[in-house]
Amino acid sequence: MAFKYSVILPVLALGGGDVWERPREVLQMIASAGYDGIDIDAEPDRIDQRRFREVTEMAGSLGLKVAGVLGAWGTWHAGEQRDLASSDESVRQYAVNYCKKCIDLSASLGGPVFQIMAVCFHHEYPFCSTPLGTLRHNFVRSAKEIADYAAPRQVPVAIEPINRFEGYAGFLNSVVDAMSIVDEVDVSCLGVMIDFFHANIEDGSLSDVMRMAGNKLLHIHLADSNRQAPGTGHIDFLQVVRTLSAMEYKRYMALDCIPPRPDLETFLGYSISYMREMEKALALQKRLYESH
Ligand SMILES: [Mn+2]
Repeated sequence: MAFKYSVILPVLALGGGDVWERPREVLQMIASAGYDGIDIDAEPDRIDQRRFREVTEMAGSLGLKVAGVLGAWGTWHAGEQRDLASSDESVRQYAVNYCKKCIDLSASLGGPVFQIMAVCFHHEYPFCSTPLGTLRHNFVRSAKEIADYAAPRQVPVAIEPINRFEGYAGFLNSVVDAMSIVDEVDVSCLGVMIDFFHANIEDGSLSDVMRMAGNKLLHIHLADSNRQAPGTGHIDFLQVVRTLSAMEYKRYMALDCIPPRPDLETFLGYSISYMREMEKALALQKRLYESH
C-alpha cells in the first residue's frame, strides 16, 4: 500500500520557500516532487483570508490536499502567549480561543487534522518551576475544551509530544504522555501524532509507540534522528513503514525537517523518493516471504 506524504509549509519557509511570498513556485515544487498534500499555517488572525483561499485553491489545482493545519507555539508564535498548559488562566484561555479559531479554519477546509502541543513561553531546563501535575491538569482542561469544540465540527485534533529541550521538560515529551491525556479526555476526535525526531529522543521503540497509539495515531511528522531528510540519520524507516503498513495507517506523513537542507529541491525530492524506496523494499520482502 502506498502512503500519503505532505510537506509542512512553515518549515519550508525556513529554507527560503515561503509559500505566502511565492505560492505558485513553492506549491509547484512540492507537487512536482510527488507529494500528496501540504500542512498549512494555522494563523486565522494573521494571514489575510483572501490570500489564504488563493493559496489553498492553488494547491488544490495542483493536486495537493490540505493534510493538516499546524498550530504555532513557542518560538513560532511571534510573541503571542499560546500556552495550553499555563497556570495563568488568561493565557490558557487565550490559547484555547486561538485553537477554536484554528478549528473553524480547519472545518472550512473540510477537516484536516489540527495539531496542538504544550510549549512554554520561557523555557526551563532541566526542570520546570511549575509542578508537572499542575501542567498536566491545565493541559487536560484545555484539551477537553478544544476537543469538545472540534468534535461537532468534524475536525480531528492531534497532540504532538515535543522533546524536553523545546517543550516543557518532563511534561508531554513522549507519545506515551500524550496517549495518557487522550485517554483521560476521552473525546473521539482527539488523538496523538508522532514526530520521529522528538520520539527518537523521548520514546523507546518507534514501532511500539505507533502500535500503542493504534487508531488514535492521527498524523505523523517525518524527519530522521538528525531532524533532516529521512535516510540521513539513524531511524530504521523500513521498520517504520513495516509497522505502519501492518497498522493499515491511512493518514499522512508530513515532512518536518528543520532547517530543510541542503536546498529545497534536493530536500523535497530525496525525502519522498527515500520513503518510496522503503515502501518498495517492504513490498519486495513480502513477495519473498510469500514465494517461500
Ligand atoms: Mn513536528
